[in-house]
Amino acid sequence: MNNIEESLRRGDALLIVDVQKDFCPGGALPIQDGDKVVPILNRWIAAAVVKSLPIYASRDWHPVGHISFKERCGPWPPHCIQDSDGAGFHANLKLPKSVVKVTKGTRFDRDQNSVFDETGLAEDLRKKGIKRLLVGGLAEDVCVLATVLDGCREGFEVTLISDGTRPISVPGSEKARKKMLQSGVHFVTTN
Ligand code: VGL
Ligand code: ZN
Repeated sequence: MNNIEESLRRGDALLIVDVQKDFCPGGALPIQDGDKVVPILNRWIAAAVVKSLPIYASRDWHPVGHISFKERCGPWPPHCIQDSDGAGFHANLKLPKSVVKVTKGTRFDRDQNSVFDETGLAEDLRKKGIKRLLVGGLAEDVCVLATVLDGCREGFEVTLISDGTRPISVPGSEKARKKMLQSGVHFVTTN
């Protein structure tokens, strides 16, 4: 067993947040080194597969002209438009056939940063006996942060894969880590 496998146990699930082309260099809302999370998260995915642990992958999935876009006075350039190439998962992310996809950001009236926000995810995790979530992906200071905090509120133990995430901004990352620490989030680094 390698180190990652040793750290995983029954009752764990892996949650990969929004590792989509639009959030990587060359995409519509590129995050610096966003693509660097891919080889790291692939190692966690492989370990979760070996241990038969559930793997969830979320995707930001906006309708054309979404309320979060600049054209509607939102904060973001258009990104992750449903069925567009940019909304696809990063081409090198090795998601297994068994992955559970969670789609969010489809609401017309408001944005959904957290993967828990009206998706029913917490119910599915509980049904499968999940106690702990290992979370990585994009962006650390937006959707990863919102998801991790909601995961804690829902009563799960949450561990952030600290080198398997990247922020939109450095100050955003510092604030996010502080909030996570205050909420009891654990941190693990892939070696
Ligand atoms: C995200 C900005 C806008 C994210 C989604 O996945 O972190 N960030 N939409
Ligand atoms: Zn979005």
